[in-house]
Amino acid sequence: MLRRRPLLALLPATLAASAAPAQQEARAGDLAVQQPWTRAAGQGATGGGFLSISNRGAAADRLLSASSPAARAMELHTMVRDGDVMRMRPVEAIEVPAGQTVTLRPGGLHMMLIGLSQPLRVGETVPVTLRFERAGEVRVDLSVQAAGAREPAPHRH
Ligand SMILES: [Cu+2]
Repeated sequence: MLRRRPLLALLPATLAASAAPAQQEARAGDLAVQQPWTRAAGQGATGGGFLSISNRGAAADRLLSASSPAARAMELHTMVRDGDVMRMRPVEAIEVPAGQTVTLRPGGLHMMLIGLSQPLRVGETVPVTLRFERAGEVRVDLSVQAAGAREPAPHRH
């Protein structure tokens, strides 16, 4: 006879396994970070991280780095044209000019989660800490969308 394992034993240790939260806004100083999301991916794979950063202050800021307990490392990337193909290239930082909004999205600036410690499943969230030059640390939760998603699920019910 099969025994059911306790539900808690099935929860990932490093990911918050909450159901998809409402669109959130995380603030630090003059910055507001909106619509953090990622895409479903397998353990050991590499995932993209996307979000918008609004700078409502009078001074420019810079995203210097990001980290997550769900990934061995995180990098900041841009896309550059190389002949007929677009390639990813690491960048030192992502500038957020005063009074502007910078959007990290597929095909443009983005974060990479390298070496996922466990699969990312649709509906889960992935905790990420962003480090800004001026605003300091901002904690966000990437909402996991379907693999291949191009946008942060505008029609979620
Ligand atoms: Cu990349």
